[in-house]
This record gives sequence, structure tokens and C-alpha cells, in this order.
Amino acid sequence: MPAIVILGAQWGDEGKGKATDLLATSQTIDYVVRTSGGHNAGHTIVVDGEKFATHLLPSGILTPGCTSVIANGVVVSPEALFRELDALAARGVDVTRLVVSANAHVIASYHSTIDKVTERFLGKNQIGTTGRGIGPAYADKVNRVGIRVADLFDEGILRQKVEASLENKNHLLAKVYNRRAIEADAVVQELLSYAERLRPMVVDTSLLLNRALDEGRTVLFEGAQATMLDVDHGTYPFVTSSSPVAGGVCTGAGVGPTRIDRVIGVIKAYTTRVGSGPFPTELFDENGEKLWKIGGEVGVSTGRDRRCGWYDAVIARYASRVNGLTDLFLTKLDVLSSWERVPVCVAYEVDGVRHEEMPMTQSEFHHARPLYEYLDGWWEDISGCRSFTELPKNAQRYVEALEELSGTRIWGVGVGPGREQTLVVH
Ligand code: 2SA
Ligand code: GDP
Ligand code: MG
Repeated sequence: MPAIVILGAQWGDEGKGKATDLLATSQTIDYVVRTSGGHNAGHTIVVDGEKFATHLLPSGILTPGCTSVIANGVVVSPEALFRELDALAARGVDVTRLVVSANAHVIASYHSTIDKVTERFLGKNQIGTTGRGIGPAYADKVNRVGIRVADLFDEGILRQKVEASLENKNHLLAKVYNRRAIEADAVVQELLSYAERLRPMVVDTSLLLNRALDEGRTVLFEGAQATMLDVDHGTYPFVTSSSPVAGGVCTGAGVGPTRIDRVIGVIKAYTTRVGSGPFPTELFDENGEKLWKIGGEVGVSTGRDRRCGWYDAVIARYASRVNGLTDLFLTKLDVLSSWERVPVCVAYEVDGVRHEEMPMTQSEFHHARPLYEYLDGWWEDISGCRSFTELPKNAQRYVEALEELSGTRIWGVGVGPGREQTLVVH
């Protein structure tokens, strides 16, 4: 199985970090690759009781011998990159096996300034971004006024590009937001200050990965954010600005779709979402509060509370379809111990019409009302279970029901944050 994709099947924070780490410890993974997003991601991995969080870095950085790759589809804040590298190195992690694509786009400080002022300007219509400059950096990329990693090594080109990029931004800041202009010179100096440290890490990551696949090496593409946050397939405009779906891996890494062997969708046994936007199974009662509390549902990068709701099988089917999932990895089943009955959304009702599949338009999705089936719950603490058959019968039935409703086999089940708290089903 040389090329494997792990991605989020809901709105993020499904436990992708844990799934990546599990795979990387259960078989030899030579490369772990980030292909989209930036330091807006937050992946938690618990190793021997010690908690690590990665943001911009691939989770593979924690696996000895594995090369971590930040590919062309990622937006890189050099400041955040070095901060994260230094923090891990201070904890004894070997951070030397990291490479960065020359074609990845750079997040400069003005991108996060624009992200924050735009959100403030939107008021109650805000997206609820992480404020990390992700959207503005991708906007520049598509608008062809972005700065790529390779540009940091040529001061003349860098200056030209920064000036071109700031032209319309300074106009906007002055005329719309009533803010001071950003000085090109200060930006250029800041970016140049990262160049020497970055230089030895920079390679042609597409060439590197394709050669690695030719040689039979195992490459794991690690998703950030998730299917429902995808700029095309998610709940637009309440999405991130990249393509976290499986297709985005190909453009984000420069590998062709025929090279991908397995696509694993990570999905929680219930649902969470950070930021604004529609969420049909969201709970506003004591059940939501209980999921939030037991699940510890707080954002890893920004510390924001996550909104909580029941499992949504319509979303699971949708994620299976748009990503061509081969497997699901179901996390946080342990959080559901202690409910008499557990509701699972099997379809929506939209303006009196039953929808088994995701409605075609966002307006319909905004009106979607969940239709529930109620599965019998269990009371036992399952965090110590180490095989599927050790689970209480009702927990087993819950997993089997989700598998059937989602139409994709469930490869593994998480019963706790630790590396060892995983049950392999198939
Ligand atoms: P952005 O900053 O432009 O990507 O925000 C746009 C939307 O994407 C959502 N988003 C996320 N949702 C869940 N988890 C994310 N990462 C962190 C984590 C979140 C945190 O893993 O814990 O720490 O708050 C993430 N990143 C972006 C975001 O909420 C907006 O809805
Ligand atoms: P990611 O962004 O998808 O990598 O996920 P996050 O790290 O943002 O959030 C997932 C959270 O759930 C982290 O705190 C993990 O340690 C935790 N986690 C992952 N799998 C399990 C599980 O099976 N059970 C429990 N209780 N926690 C889990
Ligand atoms: Mg996360």
C-alpha cells in the first residue's frame, strides 16, 4: 500500500493526528505529507501519556525515521513554522527530517492582519476563521499575487512581488477599513530574515514523492481541516480556502490520482464544528454540553469551543462519495458511554421533503432538519477495550449500524486519545 490518504470526513478535529500516528507506528511509513491548509490545523497525538500538538508540521514529525513533507498546496508562515519546530525540538523531538516545497505559498504577517480585519468587518456574518491569514494567502495565490517559498531566495523578485501584492491591499485597508498602509520594505526584511534557515529544507517535493513511490516507499498524505470545510464541497462560504478532499491531495502534492491506493476518512462517533455555518445535528441542550465536556471539545490551535451534535450519516455518505473513501476510522466512541439511547441522523427533512443525500444547494442545507434513528446505548467505560469483541454488545451494534449507514467499511475504532486505545475492526 504505497500511497495512503488520511482526511477528515466531517468539519475537522476528527482525530486525524491520531489516525496518522497509528498508521505510522503500525507499519513503516517513509513520508508523511501535508498538502493543504497551513497552521490553522491542530492535530493532537498522545504518545506514552505525553501530549503533542502539530499545526503546520505533519504529524509524522513525531515518528523517528519518517520524512515530513510540506508540499506545494500548503500555505506556509515561516514564523509559525520555526516556532513549531523550536517548540518540538525543545521537547527532544528530532525535527531534522523536514522538507518544504519551493512552490508552497508564504503567509506573511499582512495576511493575518487582513484575515482579522475582514472578519471584524463582517460582524455577525463572519466565517469564524482561525485568523491565521489562510484565506488571504490562498486568495493571493489564485489572484496571482502570491509569494512562494522560492521567492525568498531572490531579494529583487521578492520585493517586486510584495509591492504588487500590497498595492490593492493598502488601497483596501485605507479606503474600506480605515487602517494604515503596510510598508513593503518591512515585509521584505521580515521574509528575508527567514530565508537562510529555510533554504536547506527546500526541495521539489513533487519529484521527491513521485520518485519515492516509484521505489515502492510508503507515503502517507495527512489531511488538515475536512470534507465539509472544503472550498468546493463544503458548506460554502463557511469553509476554509483550500481543498481538504482527496482530490486536493493530488494538486496539493503533484502526484496523479492513479498513484493513490487507499483513502481513509476519519470520523467522530458524533459531530463537532468550530466557527460559523450550518450544522443540522447541532445540540443546544444538556446533551450537547455533555458531549463537549466528555469529549474535551476545544480547538487545538485557537482554544475555541467546538459546537457539538449527534452523528450525521448523510455527511458520512457524502464524504465517502466525494473522497472515494476506502475506509472509515471511527474515533471517540468512548465519549458516548452513558447514554440510554444514541440518536443517529439518517436523513434530512428540507421544507417537507425527505433527503437521503446531501441537498444540492446550501440554502436547502441551511434548512435541513435531522431525521433520527435511535440506537441503544451502553454504560460501561470502554476506554480499556483492546479488541472489537471486548466492546459491550450495544457499542458493537452502534459501530455496525454506522458502517451500514455510511456505506464504507470501518477499519478501526478509537476508544481514547492514546496510541494504544484503538481497535482494529477489519
Ligand atoms: P480558516 O482559518 O480560514 O481556515 O477558517 C475557515 C473555516 O475553517 C475552520 N477551520 C477549522 N475547523 C476545525 N479545526 C481547525 N483547526 C483547529 C483544530 C481549530 C482551532 O484542529 O483544533 O484550534 O480552532 C480548523 N481550521 C480552520 C474555521 O473554524 C472556519 O470555519
Ligand atoms: P485532528 O485535527 O483531526 O487531528 O483532531 P484534533 O487533534 O484537533 O482533535 C481530536 C481530539 O480528540 C484530540 O484531543 C485527540 O487526542 C482526541 N482523540 C482522538 N481519538 C480519540 C478517541 O478515540 N477517544 C478520545 N476520547 N479522544 C480521542
Ligand atoms: Mg484539529
